[in-house]
Amino acid sequence: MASASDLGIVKERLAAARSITILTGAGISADSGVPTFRGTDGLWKNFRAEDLATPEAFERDPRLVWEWYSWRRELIATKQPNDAHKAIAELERSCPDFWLITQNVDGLHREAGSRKLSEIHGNIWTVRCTACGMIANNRDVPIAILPSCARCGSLLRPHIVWFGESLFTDDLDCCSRALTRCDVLLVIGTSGIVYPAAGFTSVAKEAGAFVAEINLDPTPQSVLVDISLHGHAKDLVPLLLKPI
Ligand code: BV8
Ligand code: ZN
Repeated sequence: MASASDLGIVKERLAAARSITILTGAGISADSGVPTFRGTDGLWKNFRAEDLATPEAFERDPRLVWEWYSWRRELIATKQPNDAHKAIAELERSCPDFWLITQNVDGLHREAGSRKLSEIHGNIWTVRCTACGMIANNRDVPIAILPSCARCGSLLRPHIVWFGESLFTDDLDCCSRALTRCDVLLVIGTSGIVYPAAGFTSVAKEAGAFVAEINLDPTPQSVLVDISLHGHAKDLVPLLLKPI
């Protein structure tokens, strides 16, 4: 459990910060009941994200990949943002120089009210045409397996960044700005394994930021950060962000 003194130090740093950036991963949604990728609750334990969230898997078996995403849509559609998501949306309103970077595709930050955010791995509620590139919001639950483009009739894919695919340039530019200007970076609920997000702590540290990690367990990032707070994001994040 996080010590009162460590919590106090992070709170002081946040109170003194002019610019704050937050990076989140699947752990922040775990408290809403959305399984994580690599946790013991075996996110999609039947499948490994690395095996299905790839362009090759979609090329080989688009039906299986769409069945997986449709199943995730059905699960995520029943979940709500938790107190950690809400506290972050609240901070955005009170801190003028704020940015949120999330690796999550579940859309729960947006649902909690966050607007100044980069969903760097995309969003499960957005689809993209494999032929004409049309991008559209699509809340179908379940979604038709092998959905087709309203504009040209071709196969749609999830507008999600798969393994082996580059992140969107705008997002990377946004992240670089947010990471190099912030006084404090909070890294919440990520195993720190997936790049380039796993490199973001170093980017912020090199630019002089104070970095605190909030996680149930130590991660590969723990050696890089200034303070690691161990506990549930839904408990620790509201404590830390209570009106700064
Ligand atoms: C790319 C969409 C250029 C799919 C996802 C070096 C540089 C660049 C790339 C690479 C590199 N090395 C390797 C690569 C390739 C690859 C990669 O990083 N592989 C890993 C496995 C080593 N990266 C890429 O392919 C990226 N593309 O860089 O393009 C390029 C291209 C080709 C070759 C080279 C370079 C694209 C990565 C994006 C992949 N897409 N998602 C989908 O979701 O359907 S990633 C997937 O993992 C999810 O988005 C997820 O968010 C993300 C990271 O996982 P976490 O969020 O951290 O979740 P996890 O379960 O792992 O951990 C949860 C944590 O929460 C745990 O620590 C747990 O303790 C904690 N926790 C649990 N409960 C709680 C909690 N904490 C607090 N409270 C709780 N209650
Ligand atoms: Zn199309």
